[in-house]
Amino acid sequence: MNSIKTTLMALLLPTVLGVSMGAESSNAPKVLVPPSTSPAAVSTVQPAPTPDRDHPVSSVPDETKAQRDARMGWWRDAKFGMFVHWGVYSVPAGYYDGKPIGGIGEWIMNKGKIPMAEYQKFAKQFTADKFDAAQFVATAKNAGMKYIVITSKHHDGFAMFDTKVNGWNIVQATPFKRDPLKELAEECRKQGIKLGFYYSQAQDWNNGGSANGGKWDKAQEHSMDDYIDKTAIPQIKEILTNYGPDTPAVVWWDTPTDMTKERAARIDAVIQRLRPGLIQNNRLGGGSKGDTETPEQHIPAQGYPGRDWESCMTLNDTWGFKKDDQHWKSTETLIRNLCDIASKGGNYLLNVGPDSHGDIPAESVKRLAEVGAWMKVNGEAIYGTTATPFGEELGKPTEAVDGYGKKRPASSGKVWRATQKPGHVYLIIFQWPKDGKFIVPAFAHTITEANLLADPPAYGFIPKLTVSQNDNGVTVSGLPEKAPDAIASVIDLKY
Ligand code: JFZ
Repeated sequence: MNSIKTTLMALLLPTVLGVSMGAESSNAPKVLVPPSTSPAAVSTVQPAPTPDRDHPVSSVPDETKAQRDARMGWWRDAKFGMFVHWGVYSVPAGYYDGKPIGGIGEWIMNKGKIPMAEYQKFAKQFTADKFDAAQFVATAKNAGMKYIVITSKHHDGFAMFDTKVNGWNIVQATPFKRDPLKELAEECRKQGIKLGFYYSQAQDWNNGGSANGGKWDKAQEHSMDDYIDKTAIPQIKEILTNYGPDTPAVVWWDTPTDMTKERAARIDAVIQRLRPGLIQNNRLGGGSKGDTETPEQHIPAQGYPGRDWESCMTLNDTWGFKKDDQHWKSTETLIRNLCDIASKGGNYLLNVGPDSHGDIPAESVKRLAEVGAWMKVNGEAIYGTTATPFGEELGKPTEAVDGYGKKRPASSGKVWRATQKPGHVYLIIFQWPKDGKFIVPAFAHTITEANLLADPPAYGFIPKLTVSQNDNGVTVSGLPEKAPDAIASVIDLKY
């Protein structure tokens, strides 16, 4: 993968040739027009805006590259967001009838085959008495996260907002009686980060939507179309209009079980009417591709060249709170995941599962703060960057298992990563060299300067780095013996 070359080609070729070049451009006509060598042959008629051929798949058909870039701009720059799975499932917290229920916490109703009437009783214990939107948003901000995506409704159909569509919601069915989405929207605005809503549009185990693996309670039997038209769409209208023109900044669909093309089109029509161009992920269903790929519990070996993408991952092994799950990822894993993802051009959506009081588990808060401390020093190598100009550092794809035990291709290279923005290449080094030198593949521009991003006082002096480069590679010399950061140290190469 040579991103510079790819980007240049992607930028130049479609405008020069006026042709479709993406293998993915399914709807675009594949007409090959030979390049015109004579300017006289170029028509003086203003052509229609060039469709975004190099990012042909989008929730907005036929938008231009400029429109697409403007629409995705903040999201691409953000790189790091907080996923929040919070709902009634945090009350049973992995247990039903005194027995542990296997699997992810927010699936307890399904995995435990809990009847609707039984499950709905949990809402009375959903106190959320510790929930503090200001502190919540501050936890995300302090981690260096630029956006939050919270479950406005998960598969259990419980609305975490003030819905007028039914009574199965946090305002009417719990002692909390408030709308946390409203409080979060206000705080996010105040603290300058974006808020997006997850909405389970297809599966809904309490309002007659679909159910993966089949329904288990007679009371769940219902017409899917009736559910889409009378529950999902009216609630989607509420979440699109009740939280200010900037919120949600993203809508995150999920598990499109039984989503037909028609059902998806009805939902998308509402989005395009009320919030045209809202960023949508690729899980609406019915064949829609959305704006973003959503690899889950794994990091793809090469990213998704030509597509916007976001890896969503848990901090332990569950999305929704489970009191027994203490299988926390190390801060080293989290920071290196973030670097790995950024180096492949993606975003990292890292999950927290607050408990029924509204507290984010302390083990999560601690790790997020540690990632945030790293970001305060090294964030320049992450925010606003694009994928590596090299690619060799990713190694040959190897087989690994994802967070669900499924086999996935992953990167074998574990020594370093790179990101770039105009004028800078950032080398993010996981295994610090012992000989004071770091060598990377050849780079197309002349490097003028090399600096460590870490605080010079860590050494008591400012290390003077030198760079030499030729067709075989770039060598950075003069590196201090000790890594500036034990987890990931950044060299900023200026060109
Ligand atoms: C879905 C949800 O069912 C889950 O509760 C959580 O919200 C997560 C973020 O998304 O889970 C999935 C979706 C897709 C796969 C696995 C779990 N998959 O493709 O393997």
